[in-house]
Amino acid sequence: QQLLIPETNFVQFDGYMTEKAKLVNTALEEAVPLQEPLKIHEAMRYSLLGGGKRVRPVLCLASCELVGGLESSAMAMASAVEMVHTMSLIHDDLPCMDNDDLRRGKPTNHIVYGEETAVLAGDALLSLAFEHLATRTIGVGPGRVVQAISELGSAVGSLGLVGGQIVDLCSEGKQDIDLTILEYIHIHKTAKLLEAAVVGGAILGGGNSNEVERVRKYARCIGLLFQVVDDILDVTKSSEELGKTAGKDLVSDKTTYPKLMGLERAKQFAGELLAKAVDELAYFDAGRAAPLYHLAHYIAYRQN
Ligand code: GRG
Repeated sequence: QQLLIPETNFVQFDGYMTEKAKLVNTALEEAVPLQEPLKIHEAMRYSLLGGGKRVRPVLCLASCELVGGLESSAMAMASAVEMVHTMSLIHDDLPCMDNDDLRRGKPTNHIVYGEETAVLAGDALLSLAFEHLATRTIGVGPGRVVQAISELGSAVGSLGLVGGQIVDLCSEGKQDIDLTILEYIHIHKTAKLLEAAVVGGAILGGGNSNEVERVRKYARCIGLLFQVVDDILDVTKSSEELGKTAGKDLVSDKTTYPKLMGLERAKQFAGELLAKAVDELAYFDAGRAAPLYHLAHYIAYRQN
């Protein structure tokens, strides 16, 4: 079956993204109210409500919609995924990890609240993510909620984000990072959480196992695509900033796809991943698949 995308375009999709991101922001605001102890809740809210594209939660809602589920069924999962994403950014920015002072154009959590509070804010968000998913999911049977919790847990742990981060840390400064290691890092640091978002949305939306496994394949492609595009943007943005021509600037310490395979081949690889992701959607009703179709393109063509 060919995927026939209905008369939607990027302008309409922009509206979709904005509307869903707004709903997610409201849900997050309610999930983490400002309460005592003030310091920890302020720190959690600072990073959770301080911007971000909200790609993961919107993917989760779109995937729920794809299988005919109600948006309310997946909102707790969408929020939980963004909480995990936020905590991973807070911890990633710490002096003992990437030691970054700026995130989303603002001072990082530990710069504002201190290192101890930033560690605790991350821990609290991680814990809250699972509590929230378990207790605030509406209208879904316990079996599916447990499945969604398990998806999120495996995306986060030593075979997920943490696994990707440790391999990344161990690779620092090494010159012999090959494509296999780079792909391991990207799949675990980035793609696993996107996969949990998409698969969780389909599970909570009532998808059958065939549907869930098809969206998993879609998610694996866009997860890797997300990071390949990040690597490409890294190169093209830094060459713009330095006034160099693209391709001459693959000299930074960081191992990236453009560095290992060249910029043109990296762009081609991104195109292949996008095509594969879209292919997986052909199985579904075209109207319901349209948001995920556009989300894949949004990830491929984003500029930040
Ligand atoms: C998860 C328990 C646990 C610990 C954290 C620090 C760490 C372990 C993992 C690092 C994960 C990490 C920072 C991956 C990078 C992911 C990534 C591509 C971030 C950028 O995502 P965007 O572009 O950011 O969606 P916005 O700002 O739009 O939300």
